[in-house]
Amino acid sequence: MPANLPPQAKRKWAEVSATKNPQQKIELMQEFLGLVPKHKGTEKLCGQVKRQIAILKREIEEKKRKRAGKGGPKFFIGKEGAAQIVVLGLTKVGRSSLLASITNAKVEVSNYPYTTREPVPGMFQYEDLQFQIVEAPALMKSSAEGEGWGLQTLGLARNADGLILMVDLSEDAREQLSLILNELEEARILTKKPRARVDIERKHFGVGLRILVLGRLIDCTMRDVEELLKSYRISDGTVKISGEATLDDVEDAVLESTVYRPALIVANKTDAPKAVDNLKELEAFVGDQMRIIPISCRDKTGLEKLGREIFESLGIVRIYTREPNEREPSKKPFILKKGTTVLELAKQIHSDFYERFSYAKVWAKHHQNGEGSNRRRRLQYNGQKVGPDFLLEEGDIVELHMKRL
Ligand SMILES: Nc1nc2c(ncn2[C@@H]2O[C@H](COP(=O)(O)OP(=O)(O)OP(=O)(O)O)[C@@H](O)[C@H]2O)c(=O)[nH]1
Ligand SMILES: [Mg+2]
Repeated sequence: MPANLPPQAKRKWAEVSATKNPQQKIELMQEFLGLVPKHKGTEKLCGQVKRQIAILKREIEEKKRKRAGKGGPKFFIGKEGAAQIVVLGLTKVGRSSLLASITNAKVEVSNYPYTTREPVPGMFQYEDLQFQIVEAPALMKSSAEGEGWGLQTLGLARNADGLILMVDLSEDAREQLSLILNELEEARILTKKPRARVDIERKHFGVGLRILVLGRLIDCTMRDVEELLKSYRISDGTVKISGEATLDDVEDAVLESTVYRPALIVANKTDAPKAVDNLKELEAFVGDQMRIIPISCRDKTGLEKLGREIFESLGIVRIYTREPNEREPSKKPFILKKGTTVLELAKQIHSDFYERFSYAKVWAKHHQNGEGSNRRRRLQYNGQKVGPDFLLEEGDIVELHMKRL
């Protein structure tokens, strides 16, 4: 439902976006809320802004405590490793047991409910990379309204790169999953890939606005998008629209309200008496919407699949670089989004590489020999020269060559 915000509210949001100071942001958000008319179309937006205010307040408190040298509960967990994965679930589903099984984290496993009261991170090794797995305090009904640790847990989920939705197969898993998905939806965190994606990259004043439509605008014209952005005073930067986008999707992106986080379902306690039936029911409910990985932390089964599943859910690739004239590629891969080009890799390494890019040579991990297949080969041979727009794939080894000065 469209928000139909009045111009003053839009202008206020432009101020919200422009400030980095948390205290100021809170005040501007409160002023923004005062300018938003209250009706069905703005309900969720207001809820989301209120949650953001509450989170910012906690953040400020935490900083104050730190400055005063006091401990106290941690609200946020700084990212480490290739990706941060937050584990969500109702109490006693075995989140701590999972961390104890696959990471180095010190966690408390207990048969009492609500044992974990603040987020606990641990590192999980998968082949040559590490994922940071974070146990979030339990979700419960009305978490999105701030019940229990709801604010914190959903804040962690919003900030994560990916989610593990954990359910307990000794009980009705379908009911647990519905509750989790409900709270996520209330907090405007999508786990289903949206049909459209709008990325707004703001730039400094004067560079102008560039709108790239890689997909299609469904209910509006380019002109409408420009008008909308103008009404929010976005006049400098790049706006990238992929998939099938509506004007509402663009507005959602401006208001930073809805986010998409890839998610996996981990169904724990396959050893429990009713696990088989509960898993069947869960599978019927989920269909092919999400991957389900059945495990038992008690028996240590199913865990060996987790690394690959997490890796695949994130839509990332590992790229290894090699210095020209060296034999071995880098041990540590660059972690990039699927669909990244050679030039984007160069940009990540160093602005110099980007500005002076000449060509690259690429070796594929799995060299496809085209025999018997009609598929056009991505590379004719290994070590082939490619241009800046060449699309990289998982496991590629890349040698970047720069223009001489
Ligand atoms: N049968 C069985 N029990 C398990 C399994 N995994 C964990 N448990 C038990 O489930 C209970 C809760 O486990 P925790 O890992 O503490 O659960 P949690 O999700 O971290 O719960 P809170 O932090 O308290 O919200 C403990 O008694 C565990 O021993 C499993 O695979 N099978
Ligand atoms: Mg726990």
